[in-house]
Amino acid sequence: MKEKIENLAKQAKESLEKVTNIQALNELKIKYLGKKSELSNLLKEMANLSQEERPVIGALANKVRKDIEEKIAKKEEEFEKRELAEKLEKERIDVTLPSTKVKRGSKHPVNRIIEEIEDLFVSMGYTVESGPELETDRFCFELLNLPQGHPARDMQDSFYITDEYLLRTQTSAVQARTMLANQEKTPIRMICPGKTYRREDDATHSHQFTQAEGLVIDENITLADLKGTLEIFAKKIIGENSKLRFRPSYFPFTEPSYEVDVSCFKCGGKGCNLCKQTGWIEVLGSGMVHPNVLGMCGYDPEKYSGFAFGLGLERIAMFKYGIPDMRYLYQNDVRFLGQFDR
Ligand code: 2NL
Repeated sequence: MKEKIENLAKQAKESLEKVTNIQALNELKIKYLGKKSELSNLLKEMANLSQEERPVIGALANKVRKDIEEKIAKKEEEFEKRELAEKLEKERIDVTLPSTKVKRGSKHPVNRIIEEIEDLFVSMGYTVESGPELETDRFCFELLNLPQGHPARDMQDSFYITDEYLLRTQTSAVQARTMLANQEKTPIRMICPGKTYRREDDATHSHQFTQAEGLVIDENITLADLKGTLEIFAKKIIGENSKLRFRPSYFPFTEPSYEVDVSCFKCGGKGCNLCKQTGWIEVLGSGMVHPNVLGMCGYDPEKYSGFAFGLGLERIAMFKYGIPDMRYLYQNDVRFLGQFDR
């Protein structure tokens, strides 16, 4: 028995020295240490040994088993190290190679204008507010001094969804919501850029526009505040040399109301094709908030006053970036959009 075990140890030692890869090693592991290995079989035969022999042979068998285990473990470690080294060598990365270029998108011109306007007004202490595009008749018209049957409701045809709900025709509903939510808290200084909708039956007109409106409410707000604010707006957003011209106009939600022209930024006011030889370009509508609107939206018109203005951003983007046709803004042609910085 002793001899058998020693032979086995010798045989195992020799084959383990010759082994060159992990698969072969695993096979040897099963052969020498597995449940059906020769060593296991020999250990089962130990029952037949005498009392004296059993501990001696047992110790020897255990030592041989441990030896084989150790040798296998050492080989395993050796193979793993070798495999890792080979892998590292094979998968070496040259970190100095230039990376592949990632194509980056560009900001839509209308979004650029929105961000410029937001930045400017936030720097003057305004908040940026937003509201639902599907509005109720009450917020879109009623609270803005356009009661049912008011002729101004026909001034623009709207997309009604039900008798009560419509796609907002201007962002003013957001101001009405903000005023009602603040209930006499002052000051209110807000702008609200967003999408608005008009029902147009002719294919060359867009149903959807982007507008921004501004609203300031406090005690002692006057037309001078409106003029000063729009002056800053024109100089920062349109051009440093801009001059403004206020033309009396009519909006149901303001009194008095003005349409505001800016001196032509192409010819400086001398007259050219852009301003149709007038020297002026119309950019926005504005006025002092109508007392009825203040009252309905929760501000005592005897105590508070305010100014408001509204403008179409597609028009501003077209002037500012020299875009000749509004349809370019809706076609999402990357050759067009790619010309604008992020
Ligand atoms: C335009 C003219 C304007 C307003 C919008 C407004 C809103 C409230 C109260 C008073 Cl809640 N006014 N908004 C005022 C004057 C003109 O828009 O041409 N927009 C494209």
